[in-house]
Amino acid sequence: MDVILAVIAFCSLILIAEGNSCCQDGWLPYEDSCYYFYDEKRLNWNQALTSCKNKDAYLATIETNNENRFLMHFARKLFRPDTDYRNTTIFWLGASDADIEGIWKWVATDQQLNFQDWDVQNNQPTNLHDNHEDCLALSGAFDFKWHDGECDLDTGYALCEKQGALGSTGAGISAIG
Ligand SMILES: [Ca+2]
Ligand SMILES: [Ca+2]
Repeated sequence: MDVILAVIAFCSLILIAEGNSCCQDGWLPYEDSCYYFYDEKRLNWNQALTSCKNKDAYLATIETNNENRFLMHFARKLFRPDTDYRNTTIFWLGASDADIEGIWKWVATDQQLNFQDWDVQNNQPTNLHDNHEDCLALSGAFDFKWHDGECDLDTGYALCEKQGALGSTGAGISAIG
């Protein structure tokens, strides 16, 4: 009981100090969410979906410019530029246009994308590979900009997201109030 109270107090202090969520070890806090760059195993998109579910999370959704910048920044930080490793690395995100070509939806919410940041300089999304590029990814070869990728290739890592422990409802503030 004391430990739980201490954790709540600690998280609340963080919330007040930084406005961030309280996240488990290894998860990065940003606004209301916690993120995990699961870069241990390359997966196809469906496997990435499952691996996030197994962490009680979902394949990340990017809904604002700030969230986009935050996640790109960390992807760039994790992988040094101009290395083969980075150039072959992508992080899967939780959007697909597999149902209707060109209509991209976040699978976590079944909502169409309200914010998009495709790598338009490279004509993304291209829907190459016999019109089978139906899954959204941050592409390391292109500075982790938005590319559509072939869902079945196990080339990507999962970028998972979940709500912070205290969520966005102000529960953290009232918990100490
Ligand atoms: Ca999100
Ligand atoms: Ca497509």
